[in-house]
Amino acid sequence: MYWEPDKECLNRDELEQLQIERLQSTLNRVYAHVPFYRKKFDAMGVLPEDVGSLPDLARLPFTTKDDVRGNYPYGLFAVPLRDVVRIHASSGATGTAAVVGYTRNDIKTWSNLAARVLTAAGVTKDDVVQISFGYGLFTGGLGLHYGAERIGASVIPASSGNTARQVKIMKDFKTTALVCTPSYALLVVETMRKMGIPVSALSLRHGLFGAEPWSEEIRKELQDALGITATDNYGLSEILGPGVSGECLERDGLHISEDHFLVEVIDPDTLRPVAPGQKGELVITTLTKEAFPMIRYRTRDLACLLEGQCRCGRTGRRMCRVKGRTDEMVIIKGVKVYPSQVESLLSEIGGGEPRCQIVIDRKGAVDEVTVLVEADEPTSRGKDRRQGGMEEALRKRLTNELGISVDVKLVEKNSLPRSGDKAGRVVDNRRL
Ligand code: DLL
Repeated sequence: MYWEPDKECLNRDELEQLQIERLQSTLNRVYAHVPFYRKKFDAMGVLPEDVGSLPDLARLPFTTKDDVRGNYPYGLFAVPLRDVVRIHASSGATGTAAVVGYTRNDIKTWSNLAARVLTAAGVTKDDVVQISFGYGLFTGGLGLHYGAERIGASVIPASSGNTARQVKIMKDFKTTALVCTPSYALLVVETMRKMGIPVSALSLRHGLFGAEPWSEEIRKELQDALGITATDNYGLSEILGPGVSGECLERDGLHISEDHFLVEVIDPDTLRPVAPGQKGELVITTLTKEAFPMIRYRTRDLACLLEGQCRCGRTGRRMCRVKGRTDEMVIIKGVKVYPSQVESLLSEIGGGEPRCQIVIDRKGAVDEVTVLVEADEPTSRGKDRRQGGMEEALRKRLTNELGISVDVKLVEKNSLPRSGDKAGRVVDNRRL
């Protein structure tokens, strides 16, 4: 089943022709309307008209999350604010959000691309779709909501949280498709068990999971426990939100909507393209975005492009599951957290440059986070009320700012890895 068969099954020659036309028009627009891009292109001595073919893309500068943060909030918008009808944001490495905007046309495009992902995963207008992604600045809830409505499905905007209520809704409203993070789906399974609700009491058929890494093992667990076909879908706020790519029912890679996005895979150290099929960092250029076009955005996500055609008939290239990050961002309970963000909060609270380590465990289906912070003075746990008070104050502030509950433990000075040893800032004990 396709949502836009003429586009999803376009032959490669026609697709590449469309891509170059759309790329040129995007480049002209950003050069004319976004000073940041104009300066960068000028510094590299490249003009939009110099890009005459797709390989010329390599002549253009990359854009990074720091560039987005550095232009906070609206510096990268290519249209005046009066043409923007929606604003979303995602967390930034040191607390400044990446703010993204959409014109009315962008929302239409986004809805269609989300509808493609939902349709590829088996959702039709006969489905009852429960969206259990957060609605708000996060793009997951509203993005997939609009896609599901576009298809004509009956959409339940359940949002996230209150899992027992979600399970009751799922049972009573006869939900047939669950849309959320894979870790939230695991929590749904655990909650059903606690409530004594068997899978036979549900009407679920499809599960669409994304916004964080997961595995084939988790897929199997969710498919068995919920009686569904589980598919993966991928996206990021800076590019669109959900709808960049998604698996079809073959579940053999995520189809990229290449008529809207140009995807490169680079070696994050040399910044050169990797050999075909090799793993590297995804770099994405938007081809149709009006309010927030992106040129060669370094996603920091590691994945590879799959060779060959999918049995489903779609011609868009497929990417493998996201296999990691080139930075230290971790996704905890669906929230993206950067160690640098935690560090700057800690130094705001306590002064200095406290060394910390984020330890993540999964108990049942729930992520548990402990932030270890080096104390200024020798620790004497259980005795010192002042230190207990400090832990509590840090815990409250971090929980509040990050939006997820965390525990804080003071540890001996110099017991954590040196700050130069960045790899030691996160210890992730979950099996993702
Ligand atoms: O997570 C958009 C989204 C919402 C995608 C709902 C799918 C479903 P951000 O909050 O900006 O946007 O986070 C983007 O999340 O760079 C990846 O590191 C990670 N991510 C997203 N989808 C997947 C996935 C949304 N399927 C960041 N597998 C991305 C692994 C994913 N990681």
